[in-house]
Amino acid sequence: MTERVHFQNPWNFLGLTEEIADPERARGWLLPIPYESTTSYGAGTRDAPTAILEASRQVELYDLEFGREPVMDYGIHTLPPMELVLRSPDTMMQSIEDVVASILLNAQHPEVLGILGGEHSISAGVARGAARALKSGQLVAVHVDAHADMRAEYEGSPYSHACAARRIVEVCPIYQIGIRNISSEEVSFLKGRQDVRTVFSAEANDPGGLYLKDLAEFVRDRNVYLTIDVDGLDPSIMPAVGTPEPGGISWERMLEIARTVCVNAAAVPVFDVVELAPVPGLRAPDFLVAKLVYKVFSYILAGK
Ligand SMILES: [Mn+2]
Repeated sequence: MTERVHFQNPWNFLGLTEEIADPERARGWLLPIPYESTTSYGAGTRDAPTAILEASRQVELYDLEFGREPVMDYGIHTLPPMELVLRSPDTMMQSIEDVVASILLNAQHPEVLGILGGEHSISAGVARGAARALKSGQLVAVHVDAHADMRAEYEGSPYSHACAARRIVEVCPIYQIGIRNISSEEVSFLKGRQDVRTVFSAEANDPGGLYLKDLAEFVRDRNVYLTIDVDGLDPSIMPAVGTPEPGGISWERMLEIARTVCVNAAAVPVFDVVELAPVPGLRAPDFLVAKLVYKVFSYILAGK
């Protein structure tokens, strides 16, 4: 398809030609947010967007599931990385909220805004920006993670990565999948709540995937914000995370979840993939995330 003989591909997601990556034509945009500030264990999420973009240039555009090169139908434009505001987490979250809302509200806006983290705390800003742009009544969130992330605050900050889902549920109902690390404070918080559904890891991995029907109902006719913390995946396929937890979601199940969300939702105007902490020399996790991001765009935009 693309001429790859003498010249390097352009430095964008998937190494797309200018025509396919043209912002006026591309139905998907991708925003890198290399923000890392509150990581509590292993560090490195600030390097994730670069590693994902680098790996994406090796992802084959042809997708067996679609039987074609789906991105050629819809196009993806890679935005420059968002400028970081390191004064305080509050100002960074406000800044992310403003950027996400302004992209989604602009006259020329993408159908889907994908975001590459960075740590999971960015999702507080993303959720608020999406809610502001989309008039929140119709907005729901689907959250893949090993951690419930429902703490009111952690180490003195309401914008810690350990509070990401708590900040989201302040904005819209949330459906969590893959959870296998939760504190007693979070268990008490979740008791009896109507606006949170938590599918723990054992159920998430159940071969029948019975909850996928329930997930389809949860997203049906809604605008969905999909947030994927990659530590929700099994650490044997995703070791490059700061806070790994044994157990977790397989690659195939991850795709089933993404497919279920994207096929049944009215729209998925925004998604983020967070918490990759690249390990130098270990390419498989970076490549997995690059391929996952491509899959999510295709499930939303290539109409399958
Ligand atoms: Mn997590």
